[in-house]
Amino acid sequence: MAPVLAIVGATGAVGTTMIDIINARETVPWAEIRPIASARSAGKVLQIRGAGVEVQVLSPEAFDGVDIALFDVPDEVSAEWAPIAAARGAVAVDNSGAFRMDPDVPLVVPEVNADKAADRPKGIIANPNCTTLSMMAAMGALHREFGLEALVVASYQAASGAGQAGVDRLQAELSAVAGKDLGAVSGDVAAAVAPLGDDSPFPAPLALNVVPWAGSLKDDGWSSEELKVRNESRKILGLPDLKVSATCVRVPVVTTHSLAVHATFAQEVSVEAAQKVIAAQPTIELDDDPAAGVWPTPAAVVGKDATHVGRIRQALDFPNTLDLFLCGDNLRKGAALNTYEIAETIAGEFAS
Ligand code: 2RA
Repeated sequence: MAPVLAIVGATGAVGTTMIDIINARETVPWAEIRPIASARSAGKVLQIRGAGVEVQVLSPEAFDGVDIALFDVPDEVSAEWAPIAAARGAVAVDNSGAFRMDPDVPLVVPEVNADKAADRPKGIIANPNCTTLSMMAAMGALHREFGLEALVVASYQAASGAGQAGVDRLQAELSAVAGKDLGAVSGDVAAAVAPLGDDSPFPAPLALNVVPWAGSLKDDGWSSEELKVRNESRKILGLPDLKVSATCVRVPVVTTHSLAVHATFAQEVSVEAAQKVIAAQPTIELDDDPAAGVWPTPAAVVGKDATHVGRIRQALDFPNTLDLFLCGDNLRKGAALNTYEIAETIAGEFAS
């Protein structure tokens, strides 16, 4: 019997992307795909692989017969319900931040550490934060070849990382400045967007701006997002002492996170050697020909499954260091796609 897959949060932004990904797959290994959501969305009918499937309300019984349950819900919902799904016999694959740093929960990027998915004492597997995820396939591949020692990262994060509210706010702010004299309005964007009110998910205007902040305030001025990049990279790569420093920045892009990465290795690495490693990865596209104007941009990568990597340079004053730029769709590989790929990785365990 093929396994049964549940999608908790099936009607949200990431859940919807998940169903798009499932519908685009040539084949799927599931006997049943069961969408689950809060009472507000229960009863809706979703088109899944050519059939209308009714959304079930989130309840303990909804997990009966489920082998793998994907969670695309806020942290507090996962914290409560992933253990319930696991107690009823499902493996919970959780896309929230609730379990990522739990030592009894593997944090999995299939291209990097698929083997860790089998060791799950709590019956829960965590999916990394989208910012970390955007660079993990590339960093994992380069680490396997050259031995990674340090990462200095600046992120350029899209509004959709802050959910639909983030996209809606950016849309409203862009509408508020559209058609105005940009020279004048750029002098006081805050005044131009003030009529929208102050319930923005961003701590400053995002239109015509960049905001050096994502997440919540942690000790010594770090943001939660920056600490996630450090802690999750260490856990995924299996390098507990990896030196990592990140600055996370929100930019007026709808979808696709970008990162400028300064990666230091145990040995000198030529640009050609790094390009060869990157080009050989099935889930990475190498867009690296600056003379021809070829480099990744978020606008070109949105909707794509692959991470796109370019601008690979040997740092002039740091002999063992490469500088590079990469873009990954934060709703696909950064969230729904990686979660689904974890489910595909373990699906074989349940086939009988
Ligand atoms: C953000 N990485 O972009 C977060 C979402 N998980 O805000």
